[in-house]
Amino acid sequence: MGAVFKRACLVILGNNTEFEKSVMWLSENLTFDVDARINLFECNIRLLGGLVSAHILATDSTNRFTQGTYNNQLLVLAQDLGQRFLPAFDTPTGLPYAWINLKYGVMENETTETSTSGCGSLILEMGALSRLTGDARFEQAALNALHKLWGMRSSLNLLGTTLDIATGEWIEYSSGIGAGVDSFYEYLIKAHILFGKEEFWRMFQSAYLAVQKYFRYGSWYHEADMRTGRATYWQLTSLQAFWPGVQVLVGDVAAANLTHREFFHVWKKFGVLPERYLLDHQIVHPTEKYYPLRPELAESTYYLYQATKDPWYMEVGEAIVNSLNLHTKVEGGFASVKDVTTMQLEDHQHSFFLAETCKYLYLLFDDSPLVGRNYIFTTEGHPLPVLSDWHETLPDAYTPRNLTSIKINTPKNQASAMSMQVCPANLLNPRHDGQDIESVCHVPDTRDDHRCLTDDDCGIDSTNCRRRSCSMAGYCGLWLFV
Ligand code: DMJ
Repeated sequence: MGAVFKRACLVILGNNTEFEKSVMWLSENLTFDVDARINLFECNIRLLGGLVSAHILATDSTNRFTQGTYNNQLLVLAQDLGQRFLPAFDTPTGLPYAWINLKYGVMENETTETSTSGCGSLILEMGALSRLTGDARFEQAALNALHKLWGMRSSLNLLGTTLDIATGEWIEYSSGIGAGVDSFYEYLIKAHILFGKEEFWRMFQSAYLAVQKYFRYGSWYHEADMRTGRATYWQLTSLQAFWPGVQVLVGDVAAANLTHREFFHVWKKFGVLPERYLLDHQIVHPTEKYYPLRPELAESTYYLYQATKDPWYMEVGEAIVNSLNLHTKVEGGFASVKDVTTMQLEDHQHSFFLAETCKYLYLLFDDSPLVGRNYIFTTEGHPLPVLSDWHETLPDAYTPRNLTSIKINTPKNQASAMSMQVCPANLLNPRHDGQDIESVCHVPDTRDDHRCLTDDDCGIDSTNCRRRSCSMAGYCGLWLFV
């Protein structure tokens, strides 16, 4: 199965001979007709995404293959896999089971518990499969699940982490931007980019603003209860490091940079990123001390470098590569770190190490495979081309003419449509010297007259990104200590 993960990497590396060989090997040896209980989300992002992406790369205009050898074998495999996913969606809510058996479908007494990312991160792969095969069932199933999930958001536009697919009730109300939720946010914005649907943008915009308002604390993001917005867990998780990459996609580069720097600081402290770090006690979580070669920090570094071309991000990439070589390189591959405080290793290299960690680090230093091309990466690092054929008319919020150009000598800075939403005040009142700052953290006070009962009624100051507090006189004014 390793070949499924390596294929897009081979194209990025420019090794078309090995790419062709591995595609042919898969065509002859891969079958999904096996009695195996698989996780729908993981199988979707790793296998279906890998097959669909490699099929597109095998059939694009670069003619990588010896003539006549590729006859859509990967697409046939992808379609077979997609059909095996469909029984998972046959539930009272349309939300899919987390686990299915590839041969027999949903097993008796299967758990009905799943996660937000498990239901909300299917649309890219299943949508692409529908567009390629003409069979609308895949995209429809993923879309129904996403609509149902979005309908379960609270009045604060927050979602929980785990839920029951039979009842459509939340199980875990606390959530953040990390484990169990992360790729849900990522897929809203990427689905908008890939399919150009306005509804994805609208969902993303509401969800993004809620994250900034209820989870963000300075450069960090804590967890909060979806019903009240009150902070629950003050923890940094390694998975959260993908967030700056998403922020780059919407143009909120300054905020992305701030958070990215904090993650890199923790990386330097340990040599890698611990899975969970307790922000309030400044210690590694006692039972989550591992680093399974995750890609998120490298991924965000790649996006930030692409957005800014600031060589500092290449230095970050170099530091990551050096750490990986120093601490995790073993004979035959790279090993996960079991305990970041002792650097004890374990005999495991996840597929995302090649599909993502190595790919983003490689692209940081050589992005020539993507220059002049318009791709998005799925959450597992599989490239999908943005095709006009797959696009609905782009909404105003996304079209380049709607970007606001701000002159800072030369070159120009651009504030994204999202920034305009988040901080209109800054754009309306340029500084005297003609410069302007893109303030991406601004969250307005709940009431226009700035009156408040508690700190929660106050937003985030646009100039210093600090949360405002409610004064004894009942006005939002001073800042909370960050
Ligand atoms: C990857 O499998 C995907 O990026 C997923 O969305 C969550 N993170 C892992 C790797 O850490």
